[in-house]
Amino acid sequence: MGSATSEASALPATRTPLGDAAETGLKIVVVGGFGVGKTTLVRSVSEIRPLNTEEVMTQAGIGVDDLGGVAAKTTTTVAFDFGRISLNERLVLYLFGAPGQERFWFLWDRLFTGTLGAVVLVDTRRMDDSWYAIDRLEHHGTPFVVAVNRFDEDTAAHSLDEIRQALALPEGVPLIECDARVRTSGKHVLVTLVDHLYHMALAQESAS
Ligand SMILES: Nc1nc2c(ncn2[C@@H]2O[C@H](COP(=O)(O)OP(=O)(O)O)[C@@H](O)[C@H]2O)c(=O)[nH]1
Ligand SMILES: [Mg+2]
Repeated sequence: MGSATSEASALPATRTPLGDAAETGLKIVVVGGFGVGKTTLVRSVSEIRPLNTEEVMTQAGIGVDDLGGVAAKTTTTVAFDFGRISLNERLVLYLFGAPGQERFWFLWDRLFTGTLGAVVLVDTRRMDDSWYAIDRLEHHGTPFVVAVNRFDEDTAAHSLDEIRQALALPEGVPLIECDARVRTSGKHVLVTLVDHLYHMALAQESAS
């Protein structure tokens, strides 16, 4: 047996090679407030071992990162999460989880370059953080969907209608629920975004 073969078969199952038919790579950004589940989402849907840079919060973050409701979280993402998911044989999404804290906004403008669409993750206990993300996306003209990551500890159980109102989301922006820890749920969020992009493109085409 050649060494190349045995090396290939020794690849960990998490490193799914990119299919030959993959043609279209779409860049998708996952944004949202601190601790809302961006890293969790990218990790649960990604076929490659996701890259991410978690660092124990530095002194700089103390008093700046609002720990309200997420006291158990001791790390914060200072750079990006990166993952990849193939929705079908042709369509590959490259996922970038972007830090939501205001002091990282200087990264966003660069990050949004070439971005086809975005997912805004929302934690209803800390809605303020979502405002910033939505604001930036609207400013950039980047299409997005909003996904409410339901936390077990959140007993308020606001309805999607209430959340839509609180975020002043236009009717055309899809709003769904998800559990960032569950792969099928995260994948559903991404499929919703791709559908949204597709319908927007169709509408644009028929308008021109
Ligand atoms: N109960 C619950 N916990 C979650 C969910 N999503 C993420 N978490 C936890 O919330 C914490 C923050 O998530 P993380 O992905 O690091 O947030 P990020 O700052 O947006 O990247 C982690 O401890 C996750 O395990 C969820 O849907 N339900
Ligand atoms: Mg993170």
